[in-house]
Formats: sequence, structure tokens, C-alpha cells
Amino acid sequence: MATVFKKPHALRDVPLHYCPGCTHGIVHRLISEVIDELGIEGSTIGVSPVGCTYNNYLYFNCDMVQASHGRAPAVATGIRRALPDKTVFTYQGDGDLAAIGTAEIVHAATRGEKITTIFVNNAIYGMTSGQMAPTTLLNQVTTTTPYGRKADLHGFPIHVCEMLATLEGTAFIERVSLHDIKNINNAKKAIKKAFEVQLAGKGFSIVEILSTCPSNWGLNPLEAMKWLQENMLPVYQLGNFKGKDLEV
Ligand SMILES: Cc1ncc(C[n+]2csc(CCOP(=O)(O)OP(=O)(O)O)c2C)c(N)n1
Repeated sequence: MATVFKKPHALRDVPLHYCPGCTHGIVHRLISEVIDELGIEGSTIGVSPVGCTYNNYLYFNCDMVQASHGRAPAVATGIRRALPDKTVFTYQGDGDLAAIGTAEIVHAATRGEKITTIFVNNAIYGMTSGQMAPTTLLNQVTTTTPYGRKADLHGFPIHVCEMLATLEGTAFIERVSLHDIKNINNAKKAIKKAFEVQLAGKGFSIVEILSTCPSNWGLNPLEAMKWLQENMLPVYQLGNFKGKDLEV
């Protein structure tokens, strides 16, 4: 008998606008499953970014607020401090979080804001058609690095988890990947733990999720999964950087 996968309640029953093979849909589902399992749909507020997921407030059943580009951690800070009984998460791409929003994420993290950040790293600016992001790999071709990213011209990729792990305010930091089922299941565990850390009042939590952008990488969905595995995994080490043994 075929397995029936029930849609989580926290995910609205509407078609998503993402490109074929884009992993944002998987991330939406994992967050929604976690919200369902923790029974926090009515007390959760998400903050949408600017990027391909700018309108993901249409996809979640919990309350959502739109922030301007990069400012989600600042908006989430205000919401969480004004409404301390709520669970607040930001959903951010690598352009949003690691370029225009670098100051906001670093300072929210070092202040130990009791928010959870879901950081989707697809190594490129998706929405605006594939410019270099801070997380773009060396030699990766993008529309703004047509000969590949070069360290001497464009600098090196930013390792967000490693950087934030140096800050005392951070409680839980983990990098996961979506390139196969086992890793998707691990990603869900990390997202759940990050929310639990917030519910336990322990401080700032973030999960970086290595993701694909087939359209801007110029690959089909299966090739994109393979590209992630072969090229991103050696650069972005998976695992927990902080808070693995936190009691929640
Ligand atoms: C203040 C401001 N600057 C620049 C932009 C243009 N812009 C929109 S989305 C985006 C990059 C999004 O990339 P990322 O955060 O990696 O998310 P993705 O689209 O890949 O999911 C940029 C530069 C904007 N909308 N607002």
C-alpha cells in the first residue's frame, strides 16, 4: 500500500510558487511539521525575508510578519521582546542574512535574543537572478562572477555558523543539508531542537540549511542535489557548532 504523507496543519494547502527542484518547499514543510509536533501554531510568529521566500507568509498557518531585506532579526527582536510568550522565527536566505543583513544577525545573536533563525544557504541570490552571495563558493560562476568567484577579487565564502559560534549570546547552532532523505531527517531534528531551545528560554538559535537553486545554478533538480553534495559539503562542514547537549 502506498504511504500517504499527511500535510502538516501549519502548512497552508496552497500551491507554492518555487521553481522545480528548489528546496525552499522542503524547508517550509519541515518547519511546519515541527510547529505541529510542538503544538505551537497559535503562539508562533514567523518573520518573512526579502528573497524568493518574500511571500512565504502565504504558506504558513501561524502569524507572519514581513521584514525588509536583511532586517528580519531586528523585527523578530521587537516582536519577541514585546510578546515574550510567543515563539518567533526568522526565515532568511544567504543574501538576506549574510550580505545586507549581516549586522542584524550578528547583533541579535550576540544579544542572545530568544529567537530562532532558519538560514537557507543556496550559495547565490535566487530571487534577483543569480548574483554572487557571500556564501558563493570559490570558482562558482554567477551572473556577477562570470569567470567564477576569485578570492583576490571577491573575497572568500562566509561561514556563518562558525562565525556566530564565537558569540557568547548564541545557544544553539547547527548546519544541515537537504541533499538526501537521511539529511532531510537530520535537518528536521535540528529545526525542532532550535525551536525547543527558544521554548526553554535558552537564547539565540540558528539552523543553516544547505539548499539548492537549480534555476540559477543552471542545473536540473537532480544535478543540483549532486552539485550541493559534491561542492558545498566540502566547504560547509555539517554538524553542531553549539548547544548539542543543551537540556530542553
Ligand atoms: C534594500 C534592498 N536591497 C536589495 C534588494 C534586492 N534583492 C531582493 S532579493 C535579493 C537577494 C535574495 O537572495 P537570498 O537572500 O539569498 O534569497 P533567495 O532568493 O536565494 O532565496 C536582493 C539583493 C531589495 N529587495 N531590497
